[in-house]
Amino acid sequence: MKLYDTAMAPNPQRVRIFLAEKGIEVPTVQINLMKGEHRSDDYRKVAANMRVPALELDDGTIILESVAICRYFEEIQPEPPLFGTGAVERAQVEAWNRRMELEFFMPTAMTFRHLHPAGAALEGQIKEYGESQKAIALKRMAILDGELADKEFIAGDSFSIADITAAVSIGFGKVSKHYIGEDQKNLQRWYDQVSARPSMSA
Ligand SMILES: N[C@@H](CCC(=O)N[C@@H](CS)C(=O)NCC(=O)O)C(=O)O
Repeated sequence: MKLYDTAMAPNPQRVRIFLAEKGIEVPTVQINLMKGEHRSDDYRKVAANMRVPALELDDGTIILESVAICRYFEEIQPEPPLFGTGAVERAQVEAWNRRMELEFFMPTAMTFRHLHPAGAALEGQIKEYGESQKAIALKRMAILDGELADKEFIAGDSFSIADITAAVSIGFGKVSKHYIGEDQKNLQRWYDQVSARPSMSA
């Protein structure tokens, strides 16, 4: 088994954190996005989407998409559960992770891709679009601050993949200058707690 990974990229980081939480070690192959290695003929044979991460199983099966890769590991090693337990909690984790991806992770990534000089290696940059995405991400952080007033983690009482997606968005947002506001005490409390987990340095 091997994980096609890029050390600096947020989607592979989600998978690395997930694996660290599970205590699973997988050999990695580093793909340099800045040099365009993900567009090479060799990598396209692995990942038709030309994105990282990609997981290659020992029988040659390829699994694309960060959350699908995480789900695979959840299935083969259920403990600790990171997609929730029981019907209701699993549904809540699914909903929150999806919301964090679409409402927070994506605008954060788009801010980087359209405004940061390094994003030019990946995107035909449109400054106005980047600015609009940055405003959306910042607004989402303000909303999240309110949502975290009466719960410990993003999806409720337990740490889950939704926390990983949101925490990586905040961490990556620092590159795009998405700082937690001084008045966002709930968000800061949650981020301090979650980012202190050993897995977060993965
Ligand atoms: N939906 C995919 C997104 C993967 C993705 O966009 N990865 C970025 C790095 S974080 C990438 O490979 N970018 C290369 C590019 O945009 O050309 C997933 O969750 O795995």
